[in-house]
Amino acid sequence: QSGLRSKLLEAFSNAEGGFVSGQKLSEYIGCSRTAVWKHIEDLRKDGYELEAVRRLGYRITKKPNKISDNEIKIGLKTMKMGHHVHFEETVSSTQKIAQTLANEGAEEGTIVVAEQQTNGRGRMARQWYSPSGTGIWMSLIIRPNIAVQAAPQLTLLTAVAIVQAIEEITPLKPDIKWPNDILINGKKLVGILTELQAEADRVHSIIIGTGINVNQSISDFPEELHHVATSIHLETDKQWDRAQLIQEILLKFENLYSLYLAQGFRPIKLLWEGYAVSLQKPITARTINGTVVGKAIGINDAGVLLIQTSDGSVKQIYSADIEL
Ligand code: BT5
Repeated sequence: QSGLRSKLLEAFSNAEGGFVSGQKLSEYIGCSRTAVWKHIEDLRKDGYELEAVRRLGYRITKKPNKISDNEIKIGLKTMKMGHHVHFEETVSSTQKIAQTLANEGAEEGTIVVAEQQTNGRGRMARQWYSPSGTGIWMSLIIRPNIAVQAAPQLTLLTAVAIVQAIEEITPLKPDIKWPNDILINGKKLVGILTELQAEADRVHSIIIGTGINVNQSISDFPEELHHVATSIHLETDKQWDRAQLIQEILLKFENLYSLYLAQGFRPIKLLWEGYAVSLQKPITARTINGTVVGKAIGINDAGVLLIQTSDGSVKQIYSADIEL
């Protein structure tokens, strides 16, 4: 059943918004015209809007504002990323599911996506607010053959991939704030959480969690986030197709990731610096070992933030909250 549904959606996707005749559809999915009609009715029940015109056939005029396995896979241009999709309506955290799948041997490129998280996580046990049907709550499993210390580089790489994807699809020009925030006009649009499983000093799997605010209105955010958070919708006044964004993020990620595996962090670092807002400015970094105040002078080849303090010395910051 779900195989036929994918074929049907694929036929419409190939037509790129144009009409597809009932005859073509029945040939493409290999069933009778009556069966096609039944599947079309099922699509309507699921929130698709279709136009039917005599002699021309059918075309999709509106997709439901939902993401699903099919929506992510059809039209996906990657070689590997996102080829296995674990989709659920509601989960506690996509990170938790991804961890279990990774332990069970899930392939590199597997993603876990949910419409809603009841216990979305930020860093240091903070909460990530993930209301239903509005954002992208996704965890990606990768298995690079790298040392444990190199893992934070993947957070920076992911930030670049997401910014590139947002720039490709929307008119926005987001900034990156070290290490894991993507901002628009100083407000948080995206958070990234990278967690890893390692054996000895080699990485076994890395789970990259991304929370992207896409279609939220201001009332979808709790009061305390009104001044710190934003969504693509709030910045553009439009609703955006989340599945299309996921596809573009996976594609950008895949390209950067193969560059990274072939040439190391250097080329990624250069791209990252082009988007960074926190560099050459006075900043305050709150770490678990205390607060460092100074000027952010860059990141080193490991992805570690370098802060020059007033006495001229340079401190390496591995993990912190940054205030600009
Ligand atoms: C992060 O943590 O920014 C990482 C967020 C990662 C979320 C994804 S969603 C998919 C995957 N599954 C999970 O369970 N997690 C990952 P951090 O830098 O610690 O920032 C957390 C802080 O951001 C919170 O304390 C709030 O102040 C703020 N915040 C919470 N929800 C937000 C939202 N939806 N948009 C913007 N800011 C938010």
